Amino acid sequence: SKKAFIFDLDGVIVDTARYHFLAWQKIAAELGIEFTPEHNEELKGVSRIRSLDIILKLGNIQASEENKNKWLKQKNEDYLAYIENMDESEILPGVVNILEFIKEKNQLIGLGSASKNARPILEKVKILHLFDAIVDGNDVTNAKPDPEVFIRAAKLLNATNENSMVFEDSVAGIQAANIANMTSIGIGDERILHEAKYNFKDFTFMDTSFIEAFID
Ligand code: B16
Ligand code: MG
Repeated sequence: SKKAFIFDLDGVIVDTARYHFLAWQKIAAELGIEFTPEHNEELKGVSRIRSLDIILKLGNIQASEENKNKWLKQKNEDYLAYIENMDESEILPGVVNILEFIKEKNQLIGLGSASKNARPILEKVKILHLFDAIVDGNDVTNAKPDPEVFIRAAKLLNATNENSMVFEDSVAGIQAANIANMTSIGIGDERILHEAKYNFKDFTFMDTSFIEAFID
């Protein structure tokens, strides 16, 4: 049977992780909270609302629902401004090559993202058509490390969890894939993503033979 290759979006397919960071950093600065790239690792793969809670906790801030909603709205507006002019040049190195190889081999491609902005981003970078199934932040109730997003993607692709491989740049996402018994692939810093079954700095370090070995 066919294998499912499920990709995270932010930080795996496109470098939007830095836009999320910039948008959050602006809010943190307004609240007088120090928010570093190290802190940001905890936000990767985490839903918008959970991300805000983590930042507020960092600053020991108790906020009203009203204020929280205001900051969530502001964060997304800033983020949308950053991604507005994105195009295919912002696809991370080696990604298209791997996607096309999977297609050539007649296997399945899924998206498993926490982002509610996933579809418009895939459209902007012109690879939406390569995906056989998309599960994003609009479809799931439980955020990574809960495996819901990947389990739903595998189901839509008619693949078992064991026949699914997940590409992730976040600790929470690797944990989610592991919990679901999928083959977890860390994309990024292997000191951070050490819980992954395999690690690659980016897709240019992954030979197509690695994908082929999972298919056979
Ligand atoms: P949005 P991924 C995640 O996307 C990001 O890593 C995370 O930083 C962000 O907070 C989350 O999406 C929600 O995104 O605010 O656009 O709904 O990495 O799971 O593709
Ligand atoms: Mg990510």
